Amino acid sequence: MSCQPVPEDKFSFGLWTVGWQGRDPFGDATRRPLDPVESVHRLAELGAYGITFHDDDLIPFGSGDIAREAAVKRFRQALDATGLTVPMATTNLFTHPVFKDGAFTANDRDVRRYALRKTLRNIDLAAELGARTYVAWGGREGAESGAAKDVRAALDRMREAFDLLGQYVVEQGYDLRFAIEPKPNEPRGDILLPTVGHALAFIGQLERPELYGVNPEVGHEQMAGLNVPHGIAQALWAGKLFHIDLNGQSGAKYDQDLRFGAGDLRAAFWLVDLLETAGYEGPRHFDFKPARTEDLDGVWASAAGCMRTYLLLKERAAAFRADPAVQEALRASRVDELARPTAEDGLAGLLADRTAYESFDVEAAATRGMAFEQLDQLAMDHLLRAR
Ligand code: 3MF
Ligand code: MG
Ligand code: MG
Repeated sequence: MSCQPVPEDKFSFGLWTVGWQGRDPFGDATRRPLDPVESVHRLAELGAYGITFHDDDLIPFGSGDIAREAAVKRFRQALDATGLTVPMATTNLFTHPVFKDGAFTANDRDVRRYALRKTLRNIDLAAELGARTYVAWGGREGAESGAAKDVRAALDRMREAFDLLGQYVVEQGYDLRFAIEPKPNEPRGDILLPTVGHALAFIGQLERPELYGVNPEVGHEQMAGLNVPHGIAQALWAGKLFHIDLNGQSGAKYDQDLRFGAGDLRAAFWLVDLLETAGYEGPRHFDFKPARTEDLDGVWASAAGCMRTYLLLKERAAAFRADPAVQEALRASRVDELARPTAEDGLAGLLADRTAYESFDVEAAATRGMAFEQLDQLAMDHLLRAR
């Protein structure tokens, strides 16, 4: 298998990722701004298929109509020249100070109305550029203190906002679905819809739930101490994995946004194994921050590294699944038995079955080993290319 990315691999990057200048809470920018057109060309050369953006990444906040049209025109020309697509777009509802208490759930109603109009405006552009997914990350929808936010009222306003956005998309006839991106904290002390599970439960409360799914991010789930492949598996199980943000994170600490595969490599391995075997067909979108120690050569090296690591893990996961010793170990661990319904004989059958309880040998079942350790070591052997 080749580790040279091609458009068929469906790798995409946010303009804000490679374009990050390295400004952090303690230090100034370490790199010059990148022209979006330059990013389109460089990413296309590296083998990506898509580019994504927040409204303000492409059209600087506060631009007039003429500047806006010029920015979109240049971007479109770069897309046409390279064949790069725009699979997803999103709104920046967190940088400008007006959003300091949130956007759709800001206590101030005028800020909420402005946030909706800003989003609707960029949805038009997303549809115009052919995006099929609109991501919504509620970066500042949250609080630092208890009385400051009535969480139930905030969820009412969040639902109201998403229902209005859904109504707009339907009325305009856009072929666009929403993907809600959970995150537990940063930049707010606590953010609403903090995990995949919270977001999935929220979607069930919306007027048109079929229009909404999730955009989980590897590092966001790990900041909450959660198992990423498990969260992604539940999103897939619910038919709600509309998009994914791939990056790296070393445990529960500040949002690191490392390149994909850095941090928890084992989680990355199982995640790629899952995405490649579960029929996920959406973009493999990288949302990372090239370390601020790097110059622009380092930026492109880290973007290439994200894709290379994904392809390496894909190859390793396929080798693991194809290994007869692994198949034998999976059988020894009875992994296939879990696919069998527990009571296909129904409740009556279960109650009538004496082997299920009265004559069930509890002690014998309790002493059966599961052989998981041998199975996991085989996975490590494959991951480390020892097999
Ligand atoms: C923050 C994020 C965001 C979202 C982006 C897309 C700036 O941790 O992950 O990136 O992914 O706003 O909605
Ligand atoms: Mg993030
Ligand atoms: Mg993200």
